[in-house]
Amino acid sequence: MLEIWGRPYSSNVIPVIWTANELGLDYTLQLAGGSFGKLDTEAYAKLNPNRMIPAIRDGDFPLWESLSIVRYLCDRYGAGTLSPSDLRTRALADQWMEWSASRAFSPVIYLFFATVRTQPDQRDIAKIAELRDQAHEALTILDGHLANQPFVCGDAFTMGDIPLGCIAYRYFNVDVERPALPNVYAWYQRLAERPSYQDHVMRRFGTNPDEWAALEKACASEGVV
Ligand SMILES: N[C@@H](CCC(=O)N[C@@H](CS)C(=O)NCC(=O)O)C(=O)O
Repeated sequence: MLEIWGRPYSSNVIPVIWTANELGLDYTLQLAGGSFGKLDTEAYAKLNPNRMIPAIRDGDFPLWESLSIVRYLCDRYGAGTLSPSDLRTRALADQWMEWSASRAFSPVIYLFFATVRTQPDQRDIAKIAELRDQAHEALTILDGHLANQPFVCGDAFTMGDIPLGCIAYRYFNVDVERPALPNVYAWYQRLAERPSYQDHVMRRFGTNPDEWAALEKACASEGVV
């Protein structure tokens, strides 16, 4: 059976868990990273020498780097659906996945760290505003792209929507004022209709580091991953 190593609230692990669920795969989540530890063991270093999460083992095949894992799972188990069979459509999915990592991920995740993952009395309001503006500037590019199509690669949901969909949930749910991004918001609402997105991405993450840590622990101990 497929093993996914990581923790359920990690921004790099969530895309992998969401993908596995979209594909209807049987998997076990091996809790690792953060308070779950295990990354400093020799056994884990054999799976991922970077000692980071996520990593997977699919039978005897180990793989790390979240977006490579998403691509592999979609190519192997979702060819023609999540991994488009048309070469150009697949290239576009790939392009937006790369773009999510190179352009959109950092401002949104740093915004998340500057708010939810920082104690309220230690938050830097100017830095939060700067990160919000950087995130908005990046997502404006996606907003233009989504003006005339429901999903990143056209009419159908594909792997191209997955990393950005994870970023969108965090962006729209941190407690900051945001300028409008109507097309990104409408696309996010479409993703929110998907049961796997509701179950594995749209998790309540709290408003401060203590709530966040308690929610991740509770999620893991309830085995709802
Ligand atoms: N580029 C890597 C980044 C992996 C990464 O930064 N993982 C973080 C979690 S989001 C990690 O392992 N942190 C240590 C920990 O969670 O204990 C990927 O996409 O897989």
